[in-house]
Amino acid sequence: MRKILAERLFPVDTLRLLASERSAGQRLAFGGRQIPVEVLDDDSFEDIDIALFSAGSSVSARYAQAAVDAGAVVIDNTSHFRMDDEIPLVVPEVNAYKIADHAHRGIIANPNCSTIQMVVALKPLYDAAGITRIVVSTYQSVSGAGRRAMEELGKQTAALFNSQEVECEQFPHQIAFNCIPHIDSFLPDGYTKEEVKMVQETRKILDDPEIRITATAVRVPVFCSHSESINVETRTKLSAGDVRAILREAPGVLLQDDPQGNDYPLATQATGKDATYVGRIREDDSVENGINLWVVADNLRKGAALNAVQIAEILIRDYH
Ligand code: 2RA
Repeated sequence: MRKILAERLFPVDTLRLLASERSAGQRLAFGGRQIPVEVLDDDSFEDIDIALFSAGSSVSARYAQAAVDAGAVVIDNTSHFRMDDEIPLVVPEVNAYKIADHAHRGIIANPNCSTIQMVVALKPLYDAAGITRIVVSTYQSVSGAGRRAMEELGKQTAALFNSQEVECEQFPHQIAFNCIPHIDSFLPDGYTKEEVKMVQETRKILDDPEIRITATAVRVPVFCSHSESINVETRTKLSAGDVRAILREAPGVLLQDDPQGNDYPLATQATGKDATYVGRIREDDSVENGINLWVVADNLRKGAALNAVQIAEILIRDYH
């Protein structure tokens, strides 16, 4: 978030960094200065206009209201408020209008990374032809599970090249040279919470509870950027050419669809970029109005920090 605020020349007057006692006293760089990390408490938000929360659901549950009471708008990157009917779940390219009621005081939720890139790609198709069903399979990078998970992939890879035993702490199985069909915890019906988030959040963001959606979320040994295979059924027919024409003009989307030239979205190329890349666009002839897409985005940027900062940009551009 610090990096993206700086890159986008966000007009920060004062930046305060709040964390637990464990991190207090550290100094982090911003705008050419070293800013000390302070301990978060109920009085931390005096004179704060925008509070970006990304410290886990329990911290948001405990402190977001204190920020709102002090007059701030909270942009919350955790799952805590996402499905609350009173709280907008916002992807600026899709439903920025939802910010209006919460623009001066209140909480705005930032969706899950795997949902954000999917709705950026699908919203223009939804507007053009309606969407009745989505089948999505994800190929999610280890950075979605945090810094230690990234280190684990590195360590396991090195261990295997050196014929050593691998240690598994962050994932239930070896992630190096493997795919693990398990992200977040399992629910009694056999789906994971990550899969359910994709279903529920997509319906909320597209404001259509009728869309039939099913998801399979898979962790893959990639450091950064999530990839998704998305099969969509539209209400009215769209050809592959129609989809390309629509997505060529779509906000936040970069069409990368020249399979003959071996050109399609790749995690390695999307990393560090802001766009949601879409390619491998094909008609699915097994159903009446089917389309297949391959969608890749940097999960730490568009899937998290960038989306939050874009919401903050709309707050200061349109509401202050
Ligand atoms: C993951 N969706 O990739 C999560 C991060 N929010 O694990």
